[in-house]
Amino acid sequence: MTKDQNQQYSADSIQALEGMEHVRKRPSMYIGDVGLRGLHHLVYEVVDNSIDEAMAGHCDQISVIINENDSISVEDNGRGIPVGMHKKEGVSALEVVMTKIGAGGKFDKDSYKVSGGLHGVGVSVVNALSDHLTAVVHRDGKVWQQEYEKGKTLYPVKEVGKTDKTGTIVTFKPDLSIFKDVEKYSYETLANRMRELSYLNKGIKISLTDKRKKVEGDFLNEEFYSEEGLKEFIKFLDENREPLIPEVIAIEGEKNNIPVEVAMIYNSSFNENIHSYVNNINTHEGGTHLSGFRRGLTATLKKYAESSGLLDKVKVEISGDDFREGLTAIISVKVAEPQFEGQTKTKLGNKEVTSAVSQAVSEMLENYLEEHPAEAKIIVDKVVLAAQARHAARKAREMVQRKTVMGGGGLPGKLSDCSEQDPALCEIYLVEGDSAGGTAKQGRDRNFQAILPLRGKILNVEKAMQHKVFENQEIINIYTALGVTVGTEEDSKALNLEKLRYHKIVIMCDADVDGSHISTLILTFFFRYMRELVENGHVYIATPPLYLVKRGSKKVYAWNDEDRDKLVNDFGTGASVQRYKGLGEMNAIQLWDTTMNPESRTFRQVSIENAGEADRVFSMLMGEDVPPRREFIEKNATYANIDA
Ligand code: 0RA
Repeated sequence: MTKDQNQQYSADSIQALEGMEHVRKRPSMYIGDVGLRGLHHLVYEVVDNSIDEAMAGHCDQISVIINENDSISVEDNGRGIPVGMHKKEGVSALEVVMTKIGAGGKFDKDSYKVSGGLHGVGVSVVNALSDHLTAVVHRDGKVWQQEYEKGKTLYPVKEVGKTDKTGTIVTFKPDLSIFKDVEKYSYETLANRMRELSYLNKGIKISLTDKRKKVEGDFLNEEFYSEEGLKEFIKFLDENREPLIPEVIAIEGEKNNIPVEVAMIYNSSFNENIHSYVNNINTHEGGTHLSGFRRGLTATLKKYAESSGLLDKVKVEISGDDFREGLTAIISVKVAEPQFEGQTKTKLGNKEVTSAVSQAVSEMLENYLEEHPAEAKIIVDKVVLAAQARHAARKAREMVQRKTVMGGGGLPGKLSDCSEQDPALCEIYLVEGDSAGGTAKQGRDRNFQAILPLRGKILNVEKAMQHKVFENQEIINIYTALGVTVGTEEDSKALNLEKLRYHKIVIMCDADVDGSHISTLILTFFFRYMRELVENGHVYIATPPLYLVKRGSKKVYAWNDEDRDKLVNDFGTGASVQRYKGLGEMNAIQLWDTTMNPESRTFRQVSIENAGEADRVFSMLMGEDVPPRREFIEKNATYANIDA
């Protein structure tokens, strides 16, 4: 190494070190948060690298293992990360990838990197946030290895054996001082993501193994593999719905150098269920690819319906929403330099993508409609029905609208409002039944807590047409109390969040089967009609205690059977247990102490970890009575825990 190169190397390595330290100081900037979500994100980040290798055509197997010690291993059968000297950096390419923040695979110009986690930050960030990381590379007949601690290289790459395979194995143990809940890796969460990745990248086998758990002698393990990709993804998502046409409509191709994949089907439900992805990332907030899809869909169906005479006797005007009722679709694009915008940085901004997707969708649909006239008629009939129902719903919508925005006169009579004016400080409790509502009203802090009692079971929106939803009194009450508008005719789910009157919306129901059913009905409504509220973290579930354990004047609450038993044991003879069957059995002070007092309560914030999975659960629990639904409900008779 010349003196110049030497200086260059040390300068760069100092820079690398600073990068690492920055990641450790501000982890959330790189991975979103340091809770469970961030923890799982570390796994996705490493898996993404292997997915990239697969998409470049060099790898078809990835295995992810949760080890007994809560470390994670990700193994692939790709070419193996190069271990030769990186000319510019003066260390091995492996070391550059592992220690240089933002290096990614950029040194390999031929394989343009399309994958990448939510922030596309690269495996070096995982390294920085790990107590220990080992990289093992099988390449050129040799096994190479390098280890790191908190992102610092422990030794130069060394040869540790011979091999006839190629591939990369990364094993990392997240830093416990940064991730407090390392032991809480969720198999389900990882499984949902691996399943999603296998649908988005057909032909790759992705296996997941949990060595912390044994099922009948074997470790918990699943293999995800999809031969048909998005087509199968659609079938999976719509398993609990009745299809209107026999086959999924799908295309796969490139438009203006942008790889576009789309798959869609119509079902008998009234919901629009569209999921969009950019480089395997779920773009919850949509963006240019979604606009392109909508544009292509609307234009093509409209043109076909008009020119085929199917609309001749139809009196109502057809709007954008109508084309998407009962539609389940997935749009997946690969964009070399994606611009992510929006509140959660999950909205695609690249302008050129709109026309690429719109053209691809138009071509696909035109062909399909020409070749399948019977199915085309079914689709157009469905659209016309949606338009007619929307006209019926318009009156209902206008009624609600008048009450929410224009009239000003109309907070629901049942609402006991709070006195605080700043929505950020206000909470509203949606309470099951008038009697629990009464207790909550007495127990609350009226400064910032409002109570809206709901009568019995609210409408199951999963099975109802839109105008029924907007005619439902309890739902009207929710809209008017919250102060948000009922969307527009073009987009019935667009909310007006600036008008939101409470930043915490708390579902408070009995801790029994009926109560959990009612919570689920309310959640279904929020998920289908006010998803933005959920996505922005405004929706919570209150958790009233299940038991009161008493001995003499000593009284302690318990939220589960384990705590109850422990208390009974601690209290000794003379202890008695009261089971709370409903909120109504508690007095106002008890309800405040256990469930409403910010100092002592535990809320569960509702979040959508995986939109496809959430959709499946809601359609399963609340949708049509198709066989898999019955089976699911029978198997999960006490399914009360929708943390979807
Ligand atoms: C760049 C170049 C080459 C391999 C990789 C990246 C690579 C990276 C990762 C990360 C996880 N698994 C991976 N597998 C491969 C190889 C270039 C060549 O062999 O010519």
